[in-house]
Amino acid sequence: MIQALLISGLVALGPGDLVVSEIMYNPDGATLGDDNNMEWVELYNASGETLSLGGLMLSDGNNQLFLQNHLMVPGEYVVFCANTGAFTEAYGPGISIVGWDGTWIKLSNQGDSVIIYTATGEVVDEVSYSDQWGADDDGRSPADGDGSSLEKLDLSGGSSRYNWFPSIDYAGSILDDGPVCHGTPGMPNSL
Ligand SMILES: [Ca+2]
Ligand SMILES: [Ca+2]
Repeated sequence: MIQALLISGLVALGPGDLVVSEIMYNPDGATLGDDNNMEWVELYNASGETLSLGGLMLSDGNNQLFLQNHLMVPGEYVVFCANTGAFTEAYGPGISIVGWDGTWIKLSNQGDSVIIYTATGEVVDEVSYSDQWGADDDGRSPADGDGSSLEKLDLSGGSSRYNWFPSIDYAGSILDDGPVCHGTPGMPNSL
C-alpha cells in the first residue's frame, strides 16, 4: 500500500529534497572516453522520504530527458549517464544508475546548466557551472578535462561556485595502472 502511494507520486518534492550533487561535464578523454559517452550527473536524496523519480525532467536549457522511475531512498545517490555501457565499463558495477528517455543533455565544456524539473514544470534544483569553477591561478580547473568531476561541497547549501569544487579522488596520471576513478558517482563526494 505504501509502495503504491509512492509510485503514484503522492510524496511531493519540497525545496532541497533532491539535490544535483556532482557533475562530470568534461571527462578526461585520454583515460575515460569522450564526452558523448562519459558525461554524467549525480543526484542525492536529501529528504527523509523515499522519492519517486519517474517523470522528472533533466535539462541543460536546450536538450531534455525524462527520468525513468526509481524509488530513491533517503541518503541515496543515483547517476544519470550518457552511455550506461561505457560508464559501467569505466566505473564498474554496483553504482545506482537511473535510465532516461529523450536526448542526452550534452554538457558544454565551457559552461552549461543542469536543471531538474518536476513533471509539472517546477524547478527542483538548478546549477549553472562554468569551466572556471575550481580553476587555479592559471585559469585551469581539474574538472575541465583533467579527470575531476565537479562536486557540491555542502549538499544543503546553494549552487554558487563557492559551493562547488573539483573532486579530489581521480587518477593523477594516465600512466597510473591503478583503477580509473574520476569523481565519486553514486557515492558521497570526496570533498
Ligand atoms: Ca562536455
Ligand atoms: Ca558523489
